[in-house]
Amino acid sequence: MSYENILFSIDAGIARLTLNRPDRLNSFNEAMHVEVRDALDRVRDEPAARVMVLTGAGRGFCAGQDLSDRAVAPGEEPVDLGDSIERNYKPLIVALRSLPLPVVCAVNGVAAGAGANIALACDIVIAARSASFIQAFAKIGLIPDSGGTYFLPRLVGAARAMGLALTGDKLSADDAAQWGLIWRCVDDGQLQPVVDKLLEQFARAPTRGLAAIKEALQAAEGNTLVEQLDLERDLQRVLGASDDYREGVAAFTAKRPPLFTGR
Ligand code: T3D
Repeated sequence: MSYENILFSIDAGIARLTLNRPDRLNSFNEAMHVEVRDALDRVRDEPAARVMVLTGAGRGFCAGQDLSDRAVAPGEEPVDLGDSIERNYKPLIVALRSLPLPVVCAVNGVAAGAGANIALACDIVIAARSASFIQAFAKIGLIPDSGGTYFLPRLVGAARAMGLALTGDKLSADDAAQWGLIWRCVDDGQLQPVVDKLLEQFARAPTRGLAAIKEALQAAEGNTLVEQLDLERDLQRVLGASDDYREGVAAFTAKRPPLFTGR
């Protein structure tokens, strides 16, 4: 499939997906959903991919749903937003969460509506200091979707989740980092180098182990302690038979840097 709304490449173990509708702050239309889905399928199915980065072109990260795609003037037939979520946003969030590699989100500018929650669905979120997070839904009579009602209370607690969701107020990248909504906030000029360094690190990391860490931490959201201990046992058993575990221990013992293959 050729892409018109995203930029996509896989090179040296790094998959790069850039939302590319800058004049609409990279908001999602139907075509962009189809392209992003296709790209995420390719990342999932490409064994050479060891890490993925999601970012936006231009001054914004993503402003959620393209509202100019919604014919909802008084008198018009209503749009079935449930259908939109089922076909587009839900599969997108599930795909991001279940990719068997780390997904880094480089938030280069405003992340609003579903755009904010797509960022939160990624494993590590690094934002430029000028970026911001806006649960814009309340301002148009909707609820936070794309996992917003799931991620927000877990990341920042009930009180802050409720405040962000009910007001739709802008949260600066600095505050987002201080509140624990995201991993880091960096100066604008540092976003690219900091993200690139992390991508290099993950592209050489024991990928199966990182995928299992992601699986275990996600499962912990709903597991009892005993269920989680069982999962840790099962994942550790599988990883103990991996090439990268053997390489990690061999390299440690030989006091040399490890050469992980992702297998
Ligand atoms: O519908 C469904 O399928 C259900 C699922 C819904 C998921 C959702 O995401 S609902 C929430 C949708 N998003 C929003 O409500 C955010 C709307 N945008 C804004 O509030 C503001 O644009 C921002 C706060 C994000 C940024 O403000 P600012 O002042 O930096 O930029 P701007 O001037 O508002 O926007 C720049 C351009 O992008 C502008 O176009 P123009 O005037 O230059 O031709 C603006 O219209 C356009 N734009 C921004 N966001 C959207 C958009 N165009 C279409 N859809 C957008 N969401």
